[in-house]
Amino acid sequence: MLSWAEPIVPVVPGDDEQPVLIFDTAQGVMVNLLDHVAQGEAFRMYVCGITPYDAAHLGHASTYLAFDLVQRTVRDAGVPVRYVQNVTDVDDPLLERALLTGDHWSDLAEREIQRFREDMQALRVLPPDEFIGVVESIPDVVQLIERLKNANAAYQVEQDWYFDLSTASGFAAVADVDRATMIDVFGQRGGDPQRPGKRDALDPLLWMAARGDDPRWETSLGSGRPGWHIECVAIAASCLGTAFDLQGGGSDLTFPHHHMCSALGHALAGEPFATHYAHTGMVALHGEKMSKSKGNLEFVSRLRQTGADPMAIRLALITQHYRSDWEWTPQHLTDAVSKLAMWREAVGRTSSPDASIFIGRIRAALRTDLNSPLALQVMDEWVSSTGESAGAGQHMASAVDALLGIDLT
Ligand code: 5CA
Ligand code: ZN
Repeated sequence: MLSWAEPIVPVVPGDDEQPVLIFDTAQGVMVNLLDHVAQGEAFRMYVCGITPYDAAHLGHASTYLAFDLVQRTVRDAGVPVRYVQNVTDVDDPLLERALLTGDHWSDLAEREIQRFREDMQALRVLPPDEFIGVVESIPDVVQLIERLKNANAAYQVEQDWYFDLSTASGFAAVADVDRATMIDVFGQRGGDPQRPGKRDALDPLLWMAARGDDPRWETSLGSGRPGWHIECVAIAASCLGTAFDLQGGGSDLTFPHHHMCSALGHALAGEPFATHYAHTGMVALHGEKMSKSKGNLEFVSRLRQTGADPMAIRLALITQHYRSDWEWTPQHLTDAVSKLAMWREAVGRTSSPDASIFIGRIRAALRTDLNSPLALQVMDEWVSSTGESAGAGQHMASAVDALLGIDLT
């Protein structure tokens, strides 16, 4: 499906040598993100996209901004990026919401996807090269499930198809939690550990046979629709191939979603699904994780409608380190508005401190586990220093644009 327009990213000459370090959730250590990228090849990144039944809230935005900083940092290190993002445009929460609003599920999805595009563009998030809905990927999903059937890795419970996790022995585990916790979390996040007839409580659904008036596709697997995890595997594998460099999303996707993607990818290709995994912390509002199901939400689109400068929203969200859980308050936006005004005034001065050393420090902060709070602190230091360098303001504005995605013009 259509993505959104790409902002121009200035190229700021600098350092191609320093590694891009990030915390890999699966390995539990800091890794060089580019360690598997061959010379002349692109860095391949897949970030799990929205389930479009409501507007994007600040938690979603902060997750996509974190991976936007990943993309900007990798590009700045001289490596092109091939970026893929899915849209879960058919799923239970979407169908349930459509019943409530009286919309056709696909109209609701299309409306929210369009609003998401507008929000992302306003926040100057670099668009994915491929932005792909599950509805567009049904043949790919069916083909993968057929391959799992042929490998005796899929089985039926009544008319539904499940993946036999035991056939993926040796896959790279993404989540490091005990089995009792896994069963508990699996049940809370779309799984069905209690269903009788499954070989293992944790086996994930691959294909759900048609029920009631639910949307359905007539395929070799019967009439129905895909399960969740196999969708992302099908989209990532068809666009990026196997052992791509990074799968990302919020920390709520570590288990079961990314864990199951890793198992499925391994069963299908005998290779790691993604080489690295990165996860963002959860943004809360009123003491609890912002979530569509709880309704404690602040939306990007609502803030924009009230006249908030999207650059201030962006700045407010990247004041936090991407791996922390934190709570949004309106004060974050108020503070970002004043910071942005100071930064804009500073880059407009006729003479300022030389920018090169400061840009080097911003770059180094981002290449050390995406330390955006430190990067902003370095920019604040430059803003409050005085100097005699002509053209430094423009140099700094280009770097802030390229590295932090903030347009100071
Ligand atoms: N469609 C699936 C992924 S395949 C999904 O999780 N959709 S979502 O709309 O629920 O979430 C989209 C992205 O936002 C995911 O990466 C999710 O981890 C992240 N996310 C959801 N809530 C928050 C939150 N409160 N804070 C930070 N990130 C969040
Ligand atoms: Zn996903």
